[in-house]
Amino acid sequence: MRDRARQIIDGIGDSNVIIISHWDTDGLCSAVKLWGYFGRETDLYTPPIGRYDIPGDEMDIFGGYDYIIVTDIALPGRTISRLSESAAKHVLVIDHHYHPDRGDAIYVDYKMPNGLNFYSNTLLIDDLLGLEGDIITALGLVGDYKHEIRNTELYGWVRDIAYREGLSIEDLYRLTLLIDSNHIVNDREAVYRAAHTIYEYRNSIPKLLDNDEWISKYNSIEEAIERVVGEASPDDSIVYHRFSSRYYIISKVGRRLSSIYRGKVIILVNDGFDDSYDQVYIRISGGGDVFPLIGEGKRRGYVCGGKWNVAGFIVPKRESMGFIEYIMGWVKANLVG
Ligand SMILES: [Mn+2]
Repeated sequence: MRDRARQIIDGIGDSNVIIISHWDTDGLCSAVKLWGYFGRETDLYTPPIGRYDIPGDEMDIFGGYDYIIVTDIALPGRTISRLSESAAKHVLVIDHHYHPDRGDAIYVDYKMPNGLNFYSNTLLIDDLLGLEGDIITALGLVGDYKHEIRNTELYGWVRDIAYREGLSIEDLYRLTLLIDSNHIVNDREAVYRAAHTIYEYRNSIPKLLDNDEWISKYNSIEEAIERVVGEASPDDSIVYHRFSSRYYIISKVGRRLSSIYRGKVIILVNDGFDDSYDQVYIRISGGGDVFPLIGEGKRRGYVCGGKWNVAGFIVPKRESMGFIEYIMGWVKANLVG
């Protein structure tokens, strides 16, 4: 599949292409890498922020393209198959995430020779296209790993790449926060603009640290997070807080509350992000795991996911109170007793 995918990409020429990417730094840098390889910018699409699928009423966007490249986002298999019906030629999936259900398309293998997933999507693209890692690769990597990059064997490499540009790892880290502020304020147009801006500045990346538009968004996001964190108050074992924000900050608020109230279960609801659904979030730091809650969320048909200690759910507004009651009951029965 790898050689076939490479062949297809090399045959694209000036065909009509749209890239569907994740809205975060790694996703946008992946689009920028592809544009660099093509030597031109193509159309770009990202799903509504916070949703890992394409809404039905946006499917008609994809008619008329020869090639659709899905990158850094694990869209459901049925959505991929619908895209294949739209594309005149091929749908390529170049994504370093796990795909539990595959659609009808060409999927590029996302594992490194050591069996692990590529750490970032930008690394996967370099590997596929035979590109040398550069500052865009490193940005994608730091975007996905943040400070945890220090615990990977790529840390020295990232530091060297940054250094060559006159940047520190902290600078790179800050730049990923600035880029990510575009999706956190829930503005898809700004996300598209950001990708084109990164492409335009690909040979002078340090200048992006002075992007006033991104800086002011970042500052207003930080204020919003601090405000919500300050409003939350704990009981003996649980911090439950319901807030209303247009920003996609629920996981950052959760992480910060978890470091302030160590050992307590953090449960958050943001009812201000979307008109039709609430964001629901749980984070634990003691024993046990939240997998049964993710299972219950899936059983109810919610978009949800997470890891052993953290889970996020997108819950239709009229079901949200009931689901939160379920979570509370489950936490009391299984975690805090
Ligand atoms: Mn990624």
